[in-house]
Amino acid sequence: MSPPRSLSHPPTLALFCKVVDNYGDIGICWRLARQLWREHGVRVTLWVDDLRSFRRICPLVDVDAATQEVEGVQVRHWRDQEASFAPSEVADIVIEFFAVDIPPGYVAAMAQRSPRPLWFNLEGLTAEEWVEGCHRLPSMHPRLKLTKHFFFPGFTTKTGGLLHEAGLEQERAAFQADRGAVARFLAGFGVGADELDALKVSLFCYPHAPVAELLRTWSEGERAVTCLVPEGVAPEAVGAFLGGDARAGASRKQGALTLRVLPFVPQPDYDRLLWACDLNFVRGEDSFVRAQWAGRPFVWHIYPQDENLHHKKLRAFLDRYAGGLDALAAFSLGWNGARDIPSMDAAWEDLQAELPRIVIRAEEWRAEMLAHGDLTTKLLEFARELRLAGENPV
Ligand code: TRH
Repeated sequence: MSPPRSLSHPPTLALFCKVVDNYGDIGICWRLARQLWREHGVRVTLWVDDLRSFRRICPLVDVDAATQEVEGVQVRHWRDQEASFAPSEVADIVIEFFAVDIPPGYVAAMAQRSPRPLWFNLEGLTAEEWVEGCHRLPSMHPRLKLTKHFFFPGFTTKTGGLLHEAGLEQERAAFQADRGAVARFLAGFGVGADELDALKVSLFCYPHAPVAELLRTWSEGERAVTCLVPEGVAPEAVGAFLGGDARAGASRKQGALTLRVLPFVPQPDYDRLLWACDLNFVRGEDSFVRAQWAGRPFVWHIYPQDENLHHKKLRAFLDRYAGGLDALAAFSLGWNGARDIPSMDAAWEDLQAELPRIVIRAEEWRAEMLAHGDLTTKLLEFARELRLAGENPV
C-alpha cells in the first residue's frame, strides 16, 4: 500500500502508548499513527501494552500477535521494559505519549544511533494558557546525549492543534446532510423511524456523573428524548433505569425517554454516532475532540485528577468555548461536580432552551479550530524545523 506522500523522504517513527485504564490514550495514538501513514507516508511502529483494549476500538487487531500490520501501521505488543535494542532498530522519530517510560534499552540505543533520532513527548490536551509557553520546549536527558521536545495539543495557534484527518469534514457534512444515511445508521442500534424526531443524545461519561438524575428528568420531561449509551458506561444508573443488566441491545421506554444500550462500536462508527445525535455527552480527551468536529452541542465529562485539578482545566476550556452560553457552562460545571446542581430539571430546561445558540457556537468553534491546522501536520513541521536546525539530525 502506498499512500500519498507529503515528505520527499518520509521518516520512520516509533510511537509508545500505554493504555492505562481507558481507551482514550490508544484512541489518540491509533488516530495519529494511521494519519501519519495515510496522509504523510510515515512508516509507523506503534508500541502498545494492551491489545485487548486496542481491539475494542479497532476490531482488526489480533490480541495474540507480538507483531502485526494493521491498516499500514506496524503494531508491536509492548510487553515489558526488559528488551534490548540495536541502534539500527531505532526509528528516525520517537514519540512517547503522555510521558510514558520508553524501555531503557530503547533509549540507550537511541543515544548510540547515528544520526540520533528526534524525540518528542506528546502531552495531554488542556485549554490552560501556560501550555503556549511550554509547547516545543526542549529537555536535555540527564545522562545521555539526547534532547526531548514537548509537544502540546491545544486550542490556539501557539500550540500543536488537534488531531483532524483529511477528508473528515466532507465525510461528516455528507453524512449529516443525508437523513436516510442517519436513519439507517441509527436503525442499526434499534432506533425506530418514530424516534428520529426525538432529541437524540449519546451518553459517554465516567461513572460518577449524575446520570440517574438526568435520566429521571428526561423521562418526566415533555420532550421526547432517545438516549444512546455504549455498553459499560454508567452501568449502575443505566441498569437501574432498565431494571436489569445494561447489556448491548437492552432498551426501555419510560415517559418521554427511550434509553438504548449500544455495543462499544469501532472508532469510525463512534464518529458517526456523534454526527447523528443532537447532543453528545463525551469524556476524557479523544471523544471530547471528536464531539467538537461533529459540530453539535456537547457536554464534557473531564477525566478526574487529584486536588480537583481537572476543574481548573474544565473552567479554562469553558472560558474559551462557552462565553455567553451560561446554561452550558453551569450544566457542565454541575455535571463535573465543580458546582452544585440544585435542580436537574431546571438545569436541563435551561440547557435545552440554549441548544439553538450552542449549535451556532459549535459550528463557529469548529471553523476556528480547523483554521489552526491539524496536529499531525504540525508535528511533522516541527520535526522538519529541528532537522533543518541540525538538532539530532535525521
Ligand atoms: O477512554 P477515555 O476515558 O480516555 C481517557 C482520556 O484519554 C484521558 O486523557 C486519559 O488520561 C484516561 O483515558 C486514562 O475517553 P476518551 O479519551 O474519549 O477515549 C475514548 C475512545 O474510545 C475514543 O477514541 C473513542 C473511542 N470509542 C469507540 O471507539 N467506540 C465507542 O463505542 C466509544 C464509546 C468510544
